[in-house]
Amino acid sequence: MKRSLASAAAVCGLAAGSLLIGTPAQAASATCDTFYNNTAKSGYMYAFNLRDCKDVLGADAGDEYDWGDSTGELKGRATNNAESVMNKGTGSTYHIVRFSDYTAYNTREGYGCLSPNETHQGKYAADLWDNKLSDGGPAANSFSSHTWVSSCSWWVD
Ligand SMILES: [Ca+2]
Ligand SMILES: [Ca+2]
Repeated sequence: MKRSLASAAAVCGLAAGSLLIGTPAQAASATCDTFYNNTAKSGYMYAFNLRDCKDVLGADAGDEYDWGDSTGELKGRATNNAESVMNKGTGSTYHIVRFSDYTAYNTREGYGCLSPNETHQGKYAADLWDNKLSDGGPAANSFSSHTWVSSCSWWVD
């Protein structure tokens, strides 16, 4: 009897493992979906202090040179604090938000982009702890500037 239970547990474990392997990188977030549909303004990007689009750090329809200074749409505590981000951009050309680890849209210190639609699993990144930046550094609690761009080669999701 004991052996049968152990076997059953092993089978269950295997099934769960297989399921995880088949799951897309971006887990859908009901909280982010609700925010996107009911709260987020068209044409804006959002940064959130916590995962699952909770605790807005700022929203911006334009670029933000420094998330840690005292001016602009993202400032103060916003820098090095975003754990989820959203792109509800509507621009036809500059529709991608590129987030940089460093200020001034600097890409040498690492960056990550978010598309405004499901291309590259975009719209939002519900958990930046799942992502790395272009230089291999962590994406969570790293961003300090952002700019709207027309193309990108490294994505967060
Ligand atoms: Ca600022
Ligand atoms: Ca945070």
